[in-house]
Amino acid sequence: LYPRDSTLESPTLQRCYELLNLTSRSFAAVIQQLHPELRDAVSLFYIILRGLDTIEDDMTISTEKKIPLLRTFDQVLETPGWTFTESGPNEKDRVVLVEFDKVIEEYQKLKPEYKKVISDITHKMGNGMADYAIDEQFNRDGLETIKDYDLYCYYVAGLVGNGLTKMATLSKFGTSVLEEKPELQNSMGLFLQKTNIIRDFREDLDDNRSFYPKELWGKHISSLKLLADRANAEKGTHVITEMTINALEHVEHVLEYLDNVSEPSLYRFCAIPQVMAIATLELVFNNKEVFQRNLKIRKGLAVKLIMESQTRTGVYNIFKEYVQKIHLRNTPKDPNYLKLEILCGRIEQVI
Ligand code: PS7
Ligand code: MN
Ligand code: MN
Ligand code: MN
Ligand code: MN
Ligand code: MN
Repeated sequence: LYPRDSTLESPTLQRCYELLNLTSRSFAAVIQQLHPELRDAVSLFYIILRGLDTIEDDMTISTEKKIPLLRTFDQVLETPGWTFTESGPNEKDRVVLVEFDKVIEEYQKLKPEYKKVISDITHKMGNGMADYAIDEQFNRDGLETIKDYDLYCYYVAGLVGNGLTKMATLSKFGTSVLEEKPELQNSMGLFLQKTNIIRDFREDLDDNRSFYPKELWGKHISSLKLLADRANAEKGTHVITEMTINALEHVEHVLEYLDNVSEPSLYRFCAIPQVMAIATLELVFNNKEVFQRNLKIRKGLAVKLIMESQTRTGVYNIFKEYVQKIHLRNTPKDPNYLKLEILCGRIEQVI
C-alpha cells in the first residue's frame, strides 16, 4: 500500500529495517507497508520490544542480572551508544541487542508523542516480565491460575495493543471507540500471545519454561513435562482444548476492534496477525504433534491469508472458516466438548 523508499532513509534507519526483517516473520511485511506517518515509529517499537524479549527469553542470563536489566530497559532508550553482547549464542534475535545503539539513535528522531508511548510501554512490559522472571516456580512448572496467565499475557502483549492504539489515535487513523475500550485493545494482544504460547509448548519446555496455567492443565495431568511423552497424547489434546477455549474467548473482541479501524494500511497491519493466529489455532487444536515439535502454517497458506485480509469481508470469512473447522473437529470424547460447542456456536453467530 505504502512501499518504503529507502533512498530517503539514513543508513542507520535502513539497518533498523534490516533488523526488523531478520527478527520477524509475520510482522515485518505489514509494518513496512504502513502509512509513512506510523511506519518508523511502529518499526522501532517492534525492534525495541524484540530486544527486551531477547533478554527475557535468555535462560543463560542469571536471574540476578536479568531482573535489573528488564526493569531499567526503558532507560536504555536514553543512553546513546548502549549495546548488549552477552546474550547466549543460541538467542535467535541477539543481533538486535548487539546493534542496539542504532535503534536508540533512530528512536531519538521520532516525534516526542510516539517516543512517550514506546518508553511507557517498554517500562511497563519490562517490569511485568521481571515480576514473572523472579519466580523460579513459574519458570519450572508454569503459571498457577488463569488470572496469572492473563496478567502475564497483558504484560507481554496486551500492553502492545494499548501502545499501538495510542499511536493510532495520535495519528488520527483510529476511531475514538478504540481508545474508550481497553478490553478490546487487550484482546488484540492476548489472542496473538495465547496462540503463540499454545503452539510453543515444546520449545518453551525444552528451555525449562512453561506458560500453560495449572488451573487448565491440572485437571488432566499431574505434571506438564509428562505431556512430552507420546503415551499421554490424548490427555494432551484435552489440555489443548482447555487452552483453545480460553484463547477463542477473545475472538469477538478482536472482530469488534477491527471494525473500528478505518485507515486501510492500519487495518491490514492489525488484521493480518489475527488471521494468522486463528489459522494457527486451528492447526494446533486436537493435534498431538504440539507436544513434539513447533507447528507452523504453510507458507502458501500464509500468502493466501494475507491476500484475503484486504477487506473486512475477507477477514470475517477467514475467521468463519477456521472457527467452523475447529467446531467440526470437536469430539464428544473431550471433557470440554459441550463448552467448546457452545462457544463456537456463539462466535459463528456474530460472524
Ligand atoms: C494491533 C492493536 C510493536 C508491532 C502486535 C516484539 C508477538 C515477543 O516470538 O513467547 O515465541 O519469542 O517470547 C494489537 C509488536 C501484540 C512484543 C508478543 C496487537 C511488538 C504482540 C514483545 C498487539 C511485538 C504480541 C513474547 C513481546 O512471547 O515470543 C493491535 C509491534 C500485538 C513484540 C507478541 C511477544 C511476546 C513478545 P516468541 P514469546
Ligand atoms: Mn520470545
Ligand atoms: Mn518472551
Ligand atoms: Mn523506568
Ligand atoms: Mn513463544
Ligand atoms: Mn483429560
